[in-house]
Amino acid sequence: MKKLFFIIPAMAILMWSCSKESDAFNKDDQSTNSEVAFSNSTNAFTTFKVTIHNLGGNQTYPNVLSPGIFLVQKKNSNPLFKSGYPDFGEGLEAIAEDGNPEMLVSNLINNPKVRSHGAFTTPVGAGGPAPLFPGGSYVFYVKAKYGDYLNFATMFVQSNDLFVGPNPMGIPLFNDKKDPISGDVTMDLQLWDAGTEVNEEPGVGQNQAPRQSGPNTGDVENGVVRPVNDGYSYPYLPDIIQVSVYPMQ
Ligand SMILES: [Ca+2]
Ligand SMILES: [Ca+2]
Repeated sequence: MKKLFFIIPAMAILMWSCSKESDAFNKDDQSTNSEVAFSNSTNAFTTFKVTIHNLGGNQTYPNVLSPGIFLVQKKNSNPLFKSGYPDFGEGLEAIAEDGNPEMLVSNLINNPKVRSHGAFTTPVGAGGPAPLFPGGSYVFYVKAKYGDYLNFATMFVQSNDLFVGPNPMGIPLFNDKKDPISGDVTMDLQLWDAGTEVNEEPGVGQNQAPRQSGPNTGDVENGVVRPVNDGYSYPYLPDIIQVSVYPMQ
C-alpha cells in the first residue's frame, strides 16, 4: 500500500504531461478495493455494491476524485469525523490533502464503531491504484445488517483539503422496514473542508494536488471539519459525482 504515496505525483504526470499510464501505480497491489476487519458473517447480512462515478462537471479544471476510505459503521457513530470539531488525526487529513487512504485504513482496524472498512483505490478497468478521472468509476462491496450505515471519503482533488462524503453519521443501508436501500444516494453527499490546510482557489492553488511539491504541503489551518464555505465557488456535487448503492442477491 505504501506506493499510494505516489498517487498524486503520478496523477500530476497524467494530467499535465499527457504521458502514458504511470508505472508509479502499484499494479500488483492485492489489497485494492478490498474490505478488511469483517468478522461477523451471518445470514442476517446483506451485500451491497457501491459505485462512485466521476461525472466530470463543467468547471474550468478537470474533476478528479482520489482513492479513499469506505466503511460500514454502527448507528449513531461518527468514526471518520465530527462536524464542527478538529480532524481526529487518524488519517482523514491524508485523504483530504493527498488522496492517500493508507493511514486511515490502518487506524480504523480496532475501532468498535466500525463493522468493516477498506480502501477503494483502483478504477474499474484500470491495472492498479489510480485517481478517478471523468467517466471513471470506483466500485466496492460491503456487508451490512439492519442498523448499519455506509460512509466513505474521497478527495476533491484540486483543493487543499476538501473531500466528498456523506454526513459523519453515514447513510442508512436499511429503511425503517428493515429493507436494504437501493439506488442513487448522491443527494446525501456534501463537500467537506477537513480544516487541516488553508484553502486556495480551487484548480489554481500551488499547494494543491497535482501542483503541490509533495504530500502534506501547504499552510496549516488548525480548523474544524465542516461543509466548505470559503468564498470560492465549487461545482454542484450532482454535476461531478454520482454514487449508487444496490443490494446483491
Ligand atoms: Ca481547508
Ligand atoms: Ca496541500
